Amino acid sequence: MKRSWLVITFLFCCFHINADNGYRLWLRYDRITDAATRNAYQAILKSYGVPGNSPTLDVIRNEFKLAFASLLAQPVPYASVPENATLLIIRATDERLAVDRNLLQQLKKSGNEAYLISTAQSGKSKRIMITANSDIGLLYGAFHFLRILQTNQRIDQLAIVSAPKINIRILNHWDNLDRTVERGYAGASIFDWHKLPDHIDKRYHDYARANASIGINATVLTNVNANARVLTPMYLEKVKALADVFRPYGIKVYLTARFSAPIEIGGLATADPLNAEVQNWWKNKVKEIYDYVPDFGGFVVKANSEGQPGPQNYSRNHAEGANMLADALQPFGGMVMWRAFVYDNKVPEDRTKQAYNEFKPLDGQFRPNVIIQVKNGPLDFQPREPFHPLFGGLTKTNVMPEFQITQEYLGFSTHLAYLAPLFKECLDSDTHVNGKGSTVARVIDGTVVKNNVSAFAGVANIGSDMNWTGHHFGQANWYAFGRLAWDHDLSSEAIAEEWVRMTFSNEASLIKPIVSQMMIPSREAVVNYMTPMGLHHIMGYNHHYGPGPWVADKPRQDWTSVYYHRADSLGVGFDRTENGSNALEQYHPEVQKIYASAAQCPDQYLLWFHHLPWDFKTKSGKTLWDEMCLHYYRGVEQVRIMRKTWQGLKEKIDEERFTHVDNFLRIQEKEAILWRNACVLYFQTFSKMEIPAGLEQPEKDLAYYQKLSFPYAPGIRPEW
Ligand code: GCV
Repeated sequence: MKRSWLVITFLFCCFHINADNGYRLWLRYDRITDAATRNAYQAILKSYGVPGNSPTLDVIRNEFKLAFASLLAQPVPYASVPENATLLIIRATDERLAVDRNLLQQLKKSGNEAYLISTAQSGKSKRIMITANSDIGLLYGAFHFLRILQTNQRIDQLAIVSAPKINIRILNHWDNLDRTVERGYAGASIFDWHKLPDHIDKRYHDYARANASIGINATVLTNVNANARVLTPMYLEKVKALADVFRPYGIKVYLTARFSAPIEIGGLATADPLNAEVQNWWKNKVKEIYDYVPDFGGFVVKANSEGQPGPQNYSRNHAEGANMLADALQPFGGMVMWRAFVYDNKVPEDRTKQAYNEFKPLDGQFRPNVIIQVKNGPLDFQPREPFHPLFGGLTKTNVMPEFQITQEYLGFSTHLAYLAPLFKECLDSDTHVNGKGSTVARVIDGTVVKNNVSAFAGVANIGSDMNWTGHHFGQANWYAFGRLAWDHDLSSEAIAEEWVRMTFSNEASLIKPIVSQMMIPSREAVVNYMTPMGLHHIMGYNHHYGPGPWVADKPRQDWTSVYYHRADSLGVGFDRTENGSNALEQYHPEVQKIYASAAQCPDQYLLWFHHLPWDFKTKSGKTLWDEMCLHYYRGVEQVRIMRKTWQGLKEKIDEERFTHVDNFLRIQEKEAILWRNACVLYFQTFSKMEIPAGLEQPEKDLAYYQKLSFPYAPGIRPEW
């Protein structure tokens, strides 16, 4: 090689190692560094064949081309005669298929999205087949196979049948048409409405690829605080352009429907769901949408909540509103995801009880194509909440969970908070609705409560930032959401390990510290330095950034902090037992037993369910005050350990991502200290007790923290 080429190659390699902006997410396909693994793959992967023609098969071919050229040190040729390929991707009905009959039978019973990956002996060599009942199943199988390679697993004895446990696995974008994102912390919306439909950004394809690789099969393009304009022809053209990009990746498009759209864009005098003209308007509108997007998924609706219009404006109930839209969508196979996030400050009732109070009496009245979308907890995506009582509470209605991937209450995008443990905590909670083991996961997948359709939603943390999610580790939350929507039995640890292997490296000396000393403890760290022991909703007003336990005297009581922590000289916490709001009665009696007595209630939910004196003896034998302080201090220590762990990995991570994460961890430590100091000092004004001996004293006084103001915190609702 000429000297100049050597220099160029050297510079390229340096650039490659040092600069990595994270755009490739977990689909990096970096060269497999372990020679034995690479050789083992090369021995089997001599050529690949993907017979047939469809846009989805093209996606598979492209993905393999991209992946193999880079993962293995040599290209894997495309076999012109597919039967001769050593990796064959083929429909289950194809006559050329030769796989184990039992596995094939299992596959055939497993639905449209399932796949089978198997290795068989073919003469002297091995052959791998990816088989499915549809092209989309093949795509999922292809991505699973690439994951196997990326995580350096053996491929010589594969026998995997996989099918999703949940039908609709959907991202909810809170993206506005002007490209602002409500509670978005990763730049602007990725959907550039102004330039659509003429400009198709490459990102739309990469977004769809990433989603397909983890089994996400639906997306809601617009904010639940909806703008009716998206339903006008001009915008439907744009929606169609996106739907066309996403279709080969198996992703259906949904839109948010503003309940008052018949008035705002239809010129009607009312949006009353029982009015024939209104019903007709929606029927025609739905038909028009399907003309643009023949596989349109349906509507997501936030009604009569936080100022959004809804059926109650016309003295109709949620079932009447949802059913009207469901009837319009039904002929086309569309769904209505109707949100249960409803509460009203004029209702003199604990806010956490209001959704159950409204929806429980309507159980059984919703159409089969309506799913009630329920946030994981009864309040609002807090760092920790008990599971929502509507899981197991509704038994004759389809119910789906809504998780928040964007970290509105968990430090925005600068805090490392791996959310799989939060999602799992809810999914693994036992509702007891059909006896012990009736977990939320088994309720929503239809195992213990019969449903027509199952779904799983996550509020996206995706934006225009180069690395998509603001924090490089925010990608892990998008990833974990998809993986759990496919299979809620996966463990947080297993998902984290997969993600680290694909995103950083397969080196054990890096995986273990990142998974066990950073990702797994990170969510608990956030709970500790923000809202330990069941505290909740004590963040800054309206932007929700930073601590604000002192927030009081606002137009709505249920948007203040004092409403929730109820601290006074006698104690702290929200009494939700029968002596207080009795929110506890909304749960099954077996669940009530766990939380009813303060002596037994697990520490993590203590102040969610109980108002207790500052000197209450907790399970550790320490007073409530001391225990609360220790949690706040532990949270900061946990972040320090995360920082130290990361710094110990400097040599193993490319410089760009190392520095980015390192900076964010520094911000996280600073903000963890801010949370701790502000909260401890504030609550101390009531407890009048000393911070336990040996703990560092807050640097400033309470007034200093109370005066901090953040008018430009990101993600704020534009209209507030
Ligand atoms: C989209 C919380 C957020 C709001 C959000 C709302 C919801 O209140 O702060 O920004 O609005 O939840 O889920 O509808």
